[in-house]
Amino acid sequence: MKRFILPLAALLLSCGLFAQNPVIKGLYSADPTARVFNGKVYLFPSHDIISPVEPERRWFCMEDYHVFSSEDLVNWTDHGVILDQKDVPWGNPEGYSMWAPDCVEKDGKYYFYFPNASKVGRGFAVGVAIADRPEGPYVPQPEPIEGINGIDPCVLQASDGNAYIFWGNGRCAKLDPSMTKLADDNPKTTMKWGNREMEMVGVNCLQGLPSRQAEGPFAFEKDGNFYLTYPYVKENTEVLAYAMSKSPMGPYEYKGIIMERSQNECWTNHHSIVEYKGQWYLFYHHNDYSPNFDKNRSVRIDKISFLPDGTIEQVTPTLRGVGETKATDHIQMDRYSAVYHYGIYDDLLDAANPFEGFYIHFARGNTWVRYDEINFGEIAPTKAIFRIRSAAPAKVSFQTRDEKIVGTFDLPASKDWKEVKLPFETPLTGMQNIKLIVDEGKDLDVDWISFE
Ligand code: FUB
Repeated sequence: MKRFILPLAALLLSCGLFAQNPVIKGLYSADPTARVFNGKVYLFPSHDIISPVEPERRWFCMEDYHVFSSEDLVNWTDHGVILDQKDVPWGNPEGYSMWAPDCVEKDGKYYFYFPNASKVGRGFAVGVAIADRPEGPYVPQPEPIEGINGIDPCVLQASDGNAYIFWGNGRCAKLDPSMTKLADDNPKTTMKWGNREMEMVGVNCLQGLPSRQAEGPFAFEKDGNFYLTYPYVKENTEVLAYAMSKSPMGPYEYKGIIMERSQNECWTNHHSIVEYKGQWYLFYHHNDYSPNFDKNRSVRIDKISFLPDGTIEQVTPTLRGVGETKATDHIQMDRYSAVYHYGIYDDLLDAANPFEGFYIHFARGNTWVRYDEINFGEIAPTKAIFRIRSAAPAKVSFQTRDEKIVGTFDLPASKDWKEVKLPFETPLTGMQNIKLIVDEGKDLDVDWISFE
């Protein structure tokens, strides 16, 4: 089986970092559907590869699926390939069209829904493969689901006891209790394209909502509300948006944007939203490991919150991601949770050379970056270590979540990278968010900080 190996730079990146975005570091991963089974998070992404048949099929090229699991959202186990395009009885073995999947559990069986190119005809169909365990092995059904032509299946298991499948640009239909076909009592409409007539099963849940080139629907239920979340194109790239309803098949009311367009114009975004150990998470993707080709993407995670009325707070994408980092680790401040520039805005990261160095550059003072969830445990460190280089002496300080200054430091000028160990004023314990404030400085580069 062909396996795509990430460029060396990305592998090096993966060796030094943990608990940060992107979370899957050994291969490209996109369209992440996260599900909680048996107390673990299982991640079912699609698997971007560089096309083996370039240039004809450079576009979104995918031949198989892996499944990953984690108990802390930091350490992910790759359980290997769960389905290959060659093993789908009805699929084109060279279609490279195994796009965004989903997986749900019912009565101890795991139903994996995936789009794929058919052996005959054009376009996409959606198949189901069934397993006894989330890790597989998955056995694909002999035929795709009749009545679905499209991509990006998502299954909502609603509190009314039914399962609903969403696909393409917001189409939705009830699933039969067997989970392998559409229910017989779905609404049906006949659509006309010129002289051609086609029967469409189900309803269009995005009818009348902002939905230009919408795809990747992800539906879920929370506190009596149904959420239909989806990417659509705004000014050439996708935003993640959402609508709410009191009924799984709508009508849905548009509520707003969950995540704005990416700054580097990665065209797609695709996501899922899941609750794990009392916290809600947004899984999404970005082309972090392939800055010059946005069809090779990688999965990221950030926290997501709901307001008391059920609406969703917009998520700012971070490189920090989620999960804890130990205070004694090398804490990569370039992968911050939040940033603030007083006055003049400078680029803190080298966007032109994203794989060169992974340090943060403070051109001047009056800037801070915050790195969340550093676990100090009981260690109460007495020293802070900075790996830096700096054109001039700099003054920096640390602040915790409650805005207390817990240390101020004078860093020396140094042309070369240097580790500087300085005493720490207020010992810290437990989980802390640390804000590194650069009060004064000129071209200060910080590779990492740590505590001892
Ligand atoms: O990954 C291929 C396609 O790109 C997905 O099906 C879409 O949702 C978009 O992410």
